[in-house]
Amino acid sequence: AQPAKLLVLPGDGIGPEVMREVGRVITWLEKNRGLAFDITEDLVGGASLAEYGEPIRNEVIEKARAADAVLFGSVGDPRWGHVGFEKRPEVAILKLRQELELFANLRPAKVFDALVDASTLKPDVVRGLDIMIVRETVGGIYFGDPRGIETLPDGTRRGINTEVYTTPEIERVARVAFEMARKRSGHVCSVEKCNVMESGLLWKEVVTDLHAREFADVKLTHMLADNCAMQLVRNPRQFDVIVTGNLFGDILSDLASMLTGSLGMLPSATLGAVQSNGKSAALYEPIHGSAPDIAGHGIANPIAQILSFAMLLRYSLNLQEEAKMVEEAVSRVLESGLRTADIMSDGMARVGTSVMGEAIVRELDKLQK
Ligand code: NAD
Ligand code: IPM
Ligand code: K
Ligand code: MN
Repeated sequence: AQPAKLLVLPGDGIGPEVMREVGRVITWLEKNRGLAFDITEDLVGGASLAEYGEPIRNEVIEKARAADAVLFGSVGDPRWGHVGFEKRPEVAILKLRQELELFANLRPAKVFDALVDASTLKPDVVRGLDIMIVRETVGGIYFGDPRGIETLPDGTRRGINTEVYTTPEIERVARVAFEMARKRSGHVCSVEKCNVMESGLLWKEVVTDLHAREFADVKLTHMLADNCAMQLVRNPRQFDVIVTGNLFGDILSDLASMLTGSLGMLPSATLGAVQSNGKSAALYEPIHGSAPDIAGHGIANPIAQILSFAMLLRYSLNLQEEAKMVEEAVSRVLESGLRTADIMSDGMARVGTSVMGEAIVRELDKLQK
């Protein structure tokens, strides 16, 4: 078989630190599972701004298009905090999503048994939790027109963003959610604010119609986004798949990450539409950002990045067994009591980023035997 073509974009802050630990896992898979990866690495975000004066080069977008999958770290750098909007490091991920039409961002929040006590919520509330947030990522208020900052004749300034969703945009992400639910517990909760927003009203209508036409076997419920935030904390296990727009999905998934113990635990896969070259793109990244507050200290949790790579193995390369092995190795390391600072609790052994990565590879060794 041809080696899988991966584009690796570590980005800024803790991005390269946690990506290094995925490198160990890749090396292990090559040595022990007879797999071959054809890996290209490039700069994005602040790292690209420093080198090339732009957050992402077209060349990198073309490489992403040509790859079997993109493994993304995180972008964002306070040193570029005051540059114009189009020159912010974050443009790198926004542009990749848009250019590759990566519209369905799957964000699974699963609680490892060993981490039941790491959550800030009561163990009984989070034990066994397994939810999947399907976040739309190329539309909504992130990209709607008009947008901008303008100055009115009287000198007042106005910041403008517009939430826009079209029927095809809603339908395609809802379809992903329904299909996902069929493989899980068969329940989709669609989340919007149809009580105040027309885009939310259309969202609800389109999801309801699609459900009636093609997915009547799946249970569909609807919830207003503010209530959903509350319900996620009150009783998160009522959910199976949540499907929602770009902004609500961003916020609700960071919230959901804390049910699992830490933002440093949550991976994601962003799946795209079929492109003109016949391929459909896919990008994998942790839901967290570049964490400038801890970058450079070697203490970041690499698990979200490693689990994102496991999702890549599963969804893009159809390596189900290897994906399960990586997830199992993570689970066993947590059982063994190793904890990065973000998931630390009494009686556990606190380790840094690379010791955590090494330990995961050691567990892979044991699983292989
Ligand atoms: P963040 O996700 O970077 O960090 C939030 C908090 O969680 C911080 O206290 C951080 O230390 C902690 N944290 C995050 N990941 C961790 C990990 N793996 N291990 C341990 N602790 C971890 O969010 P922020 O601070 O609001 O944003 C920082 C920058 O990252 C901003 O520029 C933002 O735009 C960017 N960002 C990028 C992405 C992306 O690349 N897709 C995602 C989110 C934020
Ligand atoms: C995420 C991030 C991004 C988003 C930013 C960095 C553009 O918060 O991937 O969750 O808002 O989508
Ligand atoms: K990220
Ligand atoms: Mn986010």
